[in-house]
Amino acid sequence: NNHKSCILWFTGLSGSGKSTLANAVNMRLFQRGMTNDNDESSTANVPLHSYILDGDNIRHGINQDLGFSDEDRVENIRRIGHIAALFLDAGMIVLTAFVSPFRSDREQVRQLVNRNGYQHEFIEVFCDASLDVCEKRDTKGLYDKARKGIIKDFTGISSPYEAPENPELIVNTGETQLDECVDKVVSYLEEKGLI
Ligand code: GGZ
Repeated sequence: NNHKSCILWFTGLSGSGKSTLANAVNMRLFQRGMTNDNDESSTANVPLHSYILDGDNIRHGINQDLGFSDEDRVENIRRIGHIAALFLDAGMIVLTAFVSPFRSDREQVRQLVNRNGYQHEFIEVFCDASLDVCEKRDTKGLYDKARKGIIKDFTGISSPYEAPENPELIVNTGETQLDECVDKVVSYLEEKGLI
């Protein structure tokens, strides 16, 4: 393996760009694996093994029984933490893209992946876009529905979001170009010797 297993935990409001950034980082890691250098003795040209967990493959599948009450969100993140831990044990780079609004839930996942004998790196990436920016984007029209009360318990409107206090990375996904955000994440992985 030419990388260490680690988890990139993207957190932020709906529409803050978590999935977009996770996908772009994933793509960059793949390309990096393919074009590392020309030294045949090195591990170049071995794609990095990474996998994204997001609403599409988790909330629509194993967690389809869960909604957006506080209780269900806690359970959503708990299960995702355990699934992510399995991928880590399998030696992969895991990228997760969930609102994960509660600090304590994110801390529990951090502790889970750092439990005895499993010292995997947990990298909390705060996708810091203001509510204002997210609401103006409103790509899925969810904020509009939340304001009208059609969707209840909506993060940032009628349900809390607890911003990370000490994240490994803060990415200003509200105002910074995607490429620059990707650079910041990938540089961090390089600096830590994870890739
Ligand atoms: C927040 C909601 C809600 C409510 C549906 N609150 O922008 P999206 O659409 O694609 O991402 C949001 C996603 C949030 O699911 P998560 O599993 O990431 O949430 S959590 O970590 O809090 O469990 C949004 C959509 O689902 N969505 N209703 N009420 N987001």
